[in-house]
Amino acid sequence: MKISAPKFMTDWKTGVVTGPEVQGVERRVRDLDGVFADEGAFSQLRPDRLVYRTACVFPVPEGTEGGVFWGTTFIEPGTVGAEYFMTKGHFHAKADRMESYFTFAGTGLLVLMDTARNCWAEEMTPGSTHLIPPYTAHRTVNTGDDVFSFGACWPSDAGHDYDSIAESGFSARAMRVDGSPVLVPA
Ligand code: S6P
Ligand code: ZN
Repeated sequence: MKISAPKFMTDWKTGVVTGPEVQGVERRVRDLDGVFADEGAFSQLRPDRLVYRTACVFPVPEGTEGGVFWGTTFIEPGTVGAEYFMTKGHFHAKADRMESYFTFAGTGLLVLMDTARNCWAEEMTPGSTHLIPPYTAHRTVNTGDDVFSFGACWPSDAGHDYDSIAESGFSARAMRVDGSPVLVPA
């Protein structure tokens, strides 16, 4: 029987994923209008400044029941006013679908919000492993001075609901207060 080399590799120190058909998105300042609280500070940032990017493996078509997706998110260090660089955040379109996150490098927060808009956060440090419950919006925040990277594994039929967050946001924001991260009511 044949033993083959692995198709994909994940560098456990950096989160870099290599292999055929690794694909991702880039989110620059110009893509994140309305996400951060301080509009004045936001307008001072270069529109093409990178905030975060992903490198993912999609072995089955999006929407397939029973499959899984795998990928790394890299969030640059930075703030908009006192608010740390972060992802847009989303519920899953099939809102009962869970997801797991695991940190490779840097430090951050996983901000979670249930459908009653209760918000809480977990610290993310290398090796930290997080199981995002069903019906829970999730957003990640880089609270450090270096690139923050974490892996994700999620069901291929989960999908993304960005509209609910675009409309109502999260009920708390991760802000730098006296040099440390604090979750402040929005
Ligand atoms: C997908 C998973 C991640 C995020 C990525 C970017 O379910 O949670 O790959 O897509 O961290 O965040 P967002 O909120 O812009 O999709
Ligand atoms: Zn997700």
